[in-house]
Amino acid sequence: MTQSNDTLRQQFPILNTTVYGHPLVYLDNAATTQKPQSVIDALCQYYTQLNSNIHRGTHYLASKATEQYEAVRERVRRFIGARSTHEIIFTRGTTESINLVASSFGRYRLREGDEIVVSAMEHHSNIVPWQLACEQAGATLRVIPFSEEGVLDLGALPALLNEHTRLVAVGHVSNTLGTINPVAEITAMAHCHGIPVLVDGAQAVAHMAVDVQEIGCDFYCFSGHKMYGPMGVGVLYGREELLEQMPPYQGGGEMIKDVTFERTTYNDLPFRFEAGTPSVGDVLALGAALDFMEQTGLDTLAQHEEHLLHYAIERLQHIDGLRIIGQAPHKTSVISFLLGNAHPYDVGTLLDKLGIAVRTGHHCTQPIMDHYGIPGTVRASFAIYNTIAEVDALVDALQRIAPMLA
Ligand code: C6P
Repeated sequence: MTQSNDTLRQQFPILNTTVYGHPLVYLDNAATTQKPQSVIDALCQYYTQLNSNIHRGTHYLASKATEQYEAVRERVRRFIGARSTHEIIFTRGTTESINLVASSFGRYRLREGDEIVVSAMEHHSNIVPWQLACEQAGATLRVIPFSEEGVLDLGALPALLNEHTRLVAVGHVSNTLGTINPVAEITAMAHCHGIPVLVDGAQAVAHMAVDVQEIGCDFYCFSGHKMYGPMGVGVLYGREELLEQMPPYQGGGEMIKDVTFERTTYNDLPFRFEAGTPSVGDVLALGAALDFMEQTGLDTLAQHEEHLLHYAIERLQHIDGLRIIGQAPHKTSVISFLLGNAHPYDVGTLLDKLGIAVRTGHHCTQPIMDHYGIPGTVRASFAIYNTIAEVDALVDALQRIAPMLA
């Protein structure tokens, strides 16, 4: 890291919290990352100095807010390597981005007898919207399986792609297993059959450099709150040619050109997909989060987390009865595990009493739990501000509570 870990941690006021008399050890970053002061300041600044509705007013505040909102769109375009700002749509988050495509692309392309391919390690947000779209059209969901290690079985993919397949929807990184999926390879395989690909990037963008043109995908979705930004804002990247052909997702303000009772004509991209007043302050704060990530350095982020991941795995392996779920060779800093026969919820509750925040349960990936025949896992996930000392605190706490749960 170019700056010391202490200096970096000082940018995150919440990390000074104490929990039941213990310093907070925040290891639930896959659920949401904490926010640096610069992001909190950006939100505060918007509401204290700039609050106004965008794209509508001629007054000073409205034009300043519009300018800054559109500047963040350009910032996001650069961040993920999109060709044009027409391809960057602000949403409420990954879930809404996927629902937008499932609903709009679904109405445009999906017919009875068609198929959508997802993987068995998807988050529910990349399963249920497709089930809804399939139900409406009379289409079927098909599933790419994964191995015991937690690696997608790409050998099974060719047999799932046929003349009925309308889209492949796959996660870049599994929020439960940490597996980094070969999304460029999957995209190339699907494109051989002329099938578009949606990538759920919710767990990827905060951990590695993402270039949508390098991946080649047609849609890429992510959430601001998992990348040091605020809740309530996310992004849908869509290839312009495809977005141009898709019908609007929601009707309302901003997405129209002309409305009469006989007929409505729709606005140009990207506004056609941004009906109603967007979360302007959150978009501006997302811009501050991108600044934070780029100033820290995406390589630095990735290297630091990889260091924590390897150290944690090495130490956790020595705890009696601890089983790591998801051992893919290429993974991000997400570790799911079980401690003996203890229920994950009990482990999480006892860790919490020691100040350690982890997530427990099925992590909105019930098909993964079914695959392993388990009710859930304990999940520790790291971010740039986590330290080796915090990994040690987790390991020490697990060693302390293991006999209580045996
Ligand atoms: N995963 C987790 O603790 P939203 O809620 O829209 O910001 O993100 C949904 C989502 C979609 N895809 C993946 C891969 C995700 O991990 C998530 C959110 C959180 O793992 C909450 S369940």
